Amino acid sequence: MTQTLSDYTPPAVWTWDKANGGQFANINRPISGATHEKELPIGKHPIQLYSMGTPNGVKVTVMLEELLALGHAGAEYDAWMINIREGSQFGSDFVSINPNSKIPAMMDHSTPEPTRLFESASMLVYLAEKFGAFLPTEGAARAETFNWLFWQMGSAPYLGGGFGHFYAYAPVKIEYAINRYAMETKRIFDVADKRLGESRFLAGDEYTLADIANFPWLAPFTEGNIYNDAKTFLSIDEYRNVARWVAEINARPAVQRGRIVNKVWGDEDTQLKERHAASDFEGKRLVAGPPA
Ligand SMILES: N[C@@H](CCC(=O)N[C@@H](CS)C(=O)NCC(=O)O)C(=O)O
Repeated sequence: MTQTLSDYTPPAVWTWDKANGGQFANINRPISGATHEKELPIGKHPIQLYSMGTPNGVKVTVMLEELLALGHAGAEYDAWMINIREGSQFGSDFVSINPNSKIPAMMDHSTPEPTRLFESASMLVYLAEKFGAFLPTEGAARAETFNWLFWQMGSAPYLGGGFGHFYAYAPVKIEYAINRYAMETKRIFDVADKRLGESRFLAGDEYTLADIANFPWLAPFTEGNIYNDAKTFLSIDEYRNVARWVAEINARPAVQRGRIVNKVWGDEDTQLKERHAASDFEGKRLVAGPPA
């Protein structure tokens, strides 16, 4: 039976109800900017990452681990924890890197003046160009890589802020909202599944940053470790080509390493709260990653 629609009528002018409930009510605000003074640590490597092991954070740690695996020593990095559940994204130094107050944020100290980076796709493109890897240099292959990279950036809010929010986090289950975003999430999976039915990787025959960007969002759905039982609810097993692609990418050691950086949930031996050296992975169990 269809749920009764609410009797809420929006007022002429919206005002902020601080006590609206929901998992993130304590950190969400309708204004940007810092809430407190907070210096960020700077480690010894050129690349300083301030992040958390959610899907958007994992895109960048996978990229950095892949670059290191290729032998690019300049991609050595310190990954510091920004706990978004505690509001660390609103600290003054973090906001001066990312005025949008979302992880990941990154600084490159190897440039004449330190370079700030926010938005995960911006970081992936910056790193790909800096090291000449995971981004075809010309023509249709480059265009196709950008197509699937920016498709991911446009799709993620439907998966997370839309479906994940209303299905798993909202204080009330609103049938209309869950239906709308379940439909969109399944449509996104179908787009990826059809594409992966015609090519090995998203941009073609080559593993690129388009795969690195999409993997951390699609894999947790196929593995069944995101948004409660979303895998069953959305019949994710239907998407056989996505499952084949997830398995191939997840077999890469750099991906397995990247998935546990800045992860502070799950079994203790699968968490690496901060990463400062390759040796930090010693004794860790590299397994499938996290809920967002
Ligand atoms: N488009 C951004 C999205 C980043 C994003 O949404 N980050 C989330 C975690 S996955 C966050 O920091 N949320 C904290 C908040 O909204 O306050 C990117 O790809 O970098």
